[in-house]
Amino acid sequence: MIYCMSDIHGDYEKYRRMLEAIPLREEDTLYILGDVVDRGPEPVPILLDMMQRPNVRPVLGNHEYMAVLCLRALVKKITEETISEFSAETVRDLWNWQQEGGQTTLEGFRRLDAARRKAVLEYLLEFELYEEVTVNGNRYLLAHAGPENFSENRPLWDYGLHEWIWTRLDYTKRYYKDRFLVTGHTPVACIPGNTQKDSIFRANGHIAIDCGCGSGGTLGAICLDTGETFYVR
Ligand SMILES: [Mn+2]
Repeated sequence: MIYCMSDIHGDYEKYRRMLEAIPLREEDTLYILGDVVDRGPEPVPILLDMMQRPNVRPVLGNHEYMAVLCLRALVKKITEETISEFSAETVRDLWNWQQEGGQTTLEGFRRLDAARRKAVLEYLLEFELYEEVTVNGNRYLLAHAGPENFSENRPLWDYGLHEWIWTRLDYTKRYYKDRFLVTGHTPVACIPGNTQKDSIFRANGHIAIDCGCGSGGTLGAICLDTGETFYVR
């Protein structure tokens, strides 16, 4: 079975309960479509758990991108004497990240020993920009937010990193004739015209799975084989 979830945002407790609800077997694959980190209290324990599971396939979110930028700079500087050596660009990245809820990720990271810090950073660098799967003859494109500057004939490899992780898709519009788009990033409550505020949104070739966990709301997941949905509220 193929499962998707997204935008866990540091809620380790909901993540753990979701893995009991599904439940994930060895032969299943769980795609996690980004924004594992930031905001909630325990993002790093989620990453450490994901790293132990070969059948969890992570896709990059904008929050992982911000975290990687900053954590790399911090790890590099940790042996040097003064923070004043940060470039203006790094200071701006750090400021932006902290505004977006990066504090809990930073704190969790600081509690790790050097070897685990290195392992977590390397793991974050492995996150894919998108994934394609075919289930029961249906094609699915999985991404955190994208694709931006969309054209149906544009090959997927042509989209750059920023075109996958920040986009606000138009959920009233069908993008591909021949595949479904599975995305997080935009909470379902923010989809115009959607009346289901904390359930997975399925319409117009979209499956939008961010049910609001990032603001203390529901964590949702979907099984692509059966269409069954799972919720931890
Ligand atoms: Mn996002």
